[in-house]
Amino acid sequence: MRQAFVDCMPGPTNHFGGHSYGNVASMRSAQSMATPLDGALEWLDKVAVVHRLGALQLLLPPHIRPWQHRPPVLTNLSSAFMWMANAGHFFPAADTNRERPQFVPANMALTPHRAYEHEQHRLWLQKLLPHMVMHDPVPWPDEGAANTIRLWDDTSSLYIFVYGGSSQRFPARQSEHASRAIPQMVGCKHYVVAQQHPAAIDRGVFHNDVIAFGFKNVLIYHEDAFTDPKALQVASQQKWTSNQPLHHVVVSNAQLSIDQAIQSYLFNSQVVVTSQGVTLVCPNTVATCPNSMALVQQWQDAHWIDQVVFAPLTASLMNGGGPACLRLALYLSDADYELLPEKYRYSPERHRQLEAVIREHYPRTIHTDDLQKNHLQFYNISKIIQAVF
Ligand code: SUG
Repeated sequence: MRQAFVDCMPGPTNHFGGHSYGNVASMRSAQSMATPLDGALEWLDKVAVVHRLGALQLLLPPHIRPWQHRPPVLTNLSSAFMWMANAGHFFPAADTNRERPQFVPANMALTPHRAYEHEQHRLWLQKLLPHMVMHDPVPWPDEGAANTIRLWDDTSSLYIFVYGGSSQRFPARQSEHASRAIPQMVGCKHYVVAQQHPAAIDRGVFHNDVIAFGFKNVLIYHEDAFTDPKALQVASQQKWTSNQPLHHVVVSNAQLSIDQAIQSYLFNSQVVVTSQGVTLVCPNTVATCPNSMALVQQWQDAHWIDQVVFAPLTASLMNGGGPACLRLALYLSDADYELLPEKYRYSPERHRQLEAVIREHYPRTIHTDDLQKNHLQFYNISKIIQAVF
């Protein structure tokens, strides 16, 4: 199977609305001047980096804002659809006992500014993979792949579905019901379910991908990520069917505190696996945190990763979104790959086209009141970009 990434372009209304209670970066950035142009150019550089690493990079246009009959208030002008890890759950056919790949759109029910993103995500994802089975979102709060880790070897996979609960200060966004129902609904072959530590949520770990990640046969997480890490180790070992060992790499508080993990967004680095090896695409904030840099070095020394590159993503990070938040990872069979329409693939030509649209239409800075006042102009820009695809 071939790893591919789908990223959705940030829209011209990308701003800092403080819309996400419990996401400390979003809360801290509330009322900052919006920077749509920088946000979109940083995103374009990130997808170019991933493409240059040799990965299959797919692009989707920004969602229309405001969408349908929703009034042009700030929440309805959000560009949060750009964090594609939250779009939903993708399952290649081989990971399930079904014959076609499947997608379960996430309802993002606990954040009103994101709760209707699935309406447009599903339209575009179905265009991208026309033969994919498109489910309805489940009726319980679900935040998509941000709370799921897929591990794999050449012949099988193991999913870790992570849910929250019992937090006091901030809401637990992922419900246990959703995390248990989704793998059953799609016929997932091998999976375990684990609970996020409520204390982590209360510090600002609003999605599990802020404190844990995994690839191939390596699962890396903070010692305070889960309520019962021992149970997770036992259960994942039991469900791991590969001949290769499954490695649990546990990061201690002494190595990196939860606050440092949230500030540096180390765990939200994007892992790109190609025939050349494993690359960690780190957000620029990692370079400013000596403890995070020391961990990256250790992971290289241990040969979990082969190389590290940095992606400056200031605007996205100010809203709590790192490199891994920005992409939905797909694992495609040869047949899936053949069916991908060419126009959604990243190419230098597409890069130039999008950069030209961004430079012509996206404001460098704009006050949030003016975003609302000029909403028709932004509606038209998103229409122009959609027409490119
Ligand atoms: O859902 N931020 C997003 C960040 C999503 C990050 N995704 C992952 N961790 N996979 C969220 O909280 C902030 C928007 C604002 O405040 O204007 C926002 O929606």
